[in-house]
Amino acid sequence: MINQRPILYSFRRCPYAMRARLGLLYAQITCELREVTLRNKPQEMIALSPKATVPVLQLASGQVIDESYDIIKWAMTQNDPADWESSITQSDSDELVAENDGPFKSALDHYKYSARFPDHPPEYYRAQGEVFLKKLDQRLQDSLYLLGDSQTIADISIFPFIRQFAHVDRDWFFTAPYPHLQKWLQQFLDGVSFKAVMTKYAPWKPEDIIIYFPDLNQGHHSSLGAP
Ligand SMILES: N[C@@H](CCC(=O)N[C@@H](CS)C(=O)NCC(=O)O)C(=O)O
Repeated sequence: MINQRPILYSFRRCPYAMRARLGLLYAQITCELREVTLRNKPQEMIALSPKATVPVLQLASGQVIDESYDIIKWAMTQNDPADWESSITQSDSDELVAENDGPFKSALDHYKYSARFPDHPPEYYRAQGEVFLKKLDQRLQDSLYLLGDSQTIADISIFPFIRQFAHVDRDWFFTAPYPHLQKWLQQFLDGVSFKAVMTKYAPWKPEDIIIYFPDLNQGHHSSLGAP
């Protein structure tokens, strides 16, 4: 059956799913949201995307997009209220996001779950992640956001991962020598959009009533970082 609205399989705490939700919110694309438990993924989701990672978006046409960054890019093609498309060089965003999803994410996982990687102390893995933090902080020294003075796809794609990194040891992060990055992160954490994408939902069951995301009862957010 073809659905009228896209269906988003999501997991609240997953940074990739968070990034996709921020993109869908930005583009004001209302989806049916199906909250997933990673240990018990719905067969409906696995049937659409056998690699079985969240997020997965099924479009009304039946097309499936199962990479978070691709979900945001697709959302931007549907509706781009702040004209992100023309304000950025796509390759700059792609490059930063690739570094985020590659070496930085690996350092983040080793730092966050350092007990599983006893070859080195957590500080060792943290220092690996700091290579990216330094790079971002330098960019933010010269502009309010990662690719200039307006928020773009790069900011929303990277923010959830910096948040996770910061949360491993908040005292360390917020006193580390990355003042511009701290300010950038704090602005996202305080923003209405972050709250809007972090609503809690019970795991989806086929018989449940439909949950719409973004929540149709909430206002529109033109600026994702604004408090
Ligand atoms: N490259 C994928 C990565 C998605 C991903 O790895 N999501 C994690 C959750 S944060 C996941 O679903 N892992 C599968 C599992 O834990 O079973 C994307 O950008 O969408």
